[in-house]
Amino acid sequence: MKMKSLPVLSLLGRDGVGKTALVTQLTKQEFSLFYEPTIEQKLTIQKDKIPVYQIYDTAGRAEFDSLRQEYIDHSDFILLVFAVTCSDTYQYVSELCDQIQLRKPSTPIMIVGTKIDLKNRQVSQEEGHALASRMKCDYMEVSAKNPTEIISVFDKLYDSFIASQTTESKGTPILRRKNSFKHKLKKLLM
Ligand SMILES: Nc1nc2c(ncn2[C@@H]2O[C@H](COP(=O)(O)OP(=O)(O)OP(=O)(O)O)[C@@H](O)[C@H]2O)c(=O)[nH]1
Ligand SMILES: [Mg+2]
Repeated sequence: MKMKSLPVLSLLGRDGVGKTALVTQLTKQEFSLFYEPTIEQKLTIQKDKIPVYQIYDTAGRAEFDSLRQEYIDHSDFILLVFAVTCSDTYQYVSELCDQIQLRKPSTPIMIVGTKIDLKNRQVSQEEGHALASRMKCDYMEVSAKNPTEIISVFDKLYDSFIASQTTESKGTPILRRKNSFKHKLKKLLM
């Protein structure tokens, strides 16, 4: 029997911003200052012991940039991560936003600024919100040391993914337009 594949959430953002730290906090309730660059990590997330989605924790290093488009194309929803302590990582997320808008504008996304526990901030909260408002998505700032904040990031994003699915199944805009046309026609014929 062919199993229905789970929706895929990809975490994208430059190396060292804390993508793996977020995933580790979500799945193991742990934080470590040890840094090991990721090549790719795939995990299944369960709710009430039922697998609900898959996480692709990706490599942020520039040498893997050629894979980025593939991740965007194969994701059902996306978490864009930058560190508030490094403006280059914010700039990179802004470029990813352009790519998503160009290729898959309807993908549910969320933008997260990490490392707010550190003193040397380079990206303001306003800049984070500005990017999110351009993308019409949520923006949250977190420290990967704080489990409650991390759980709420993933829950909020998953909820917006589910909401987007429900909207789609209620009817595409074309279908709704057709229905309203039928309604107008019926009124005219009465
Ligand atoms: N203080 C602080 N350190 C963090 C935070 N998030 C991540 N770090 C640290 O930053 C370093 C890099 O974190 P990772 O999660 O491995 O970064 P990544 O984005 O997965 O990097 P790649 O796998 O190379 O793409 C590690 O030493 C983490 O402990 C945070 O919110 N606060
Ligand atoms: Mg990593």
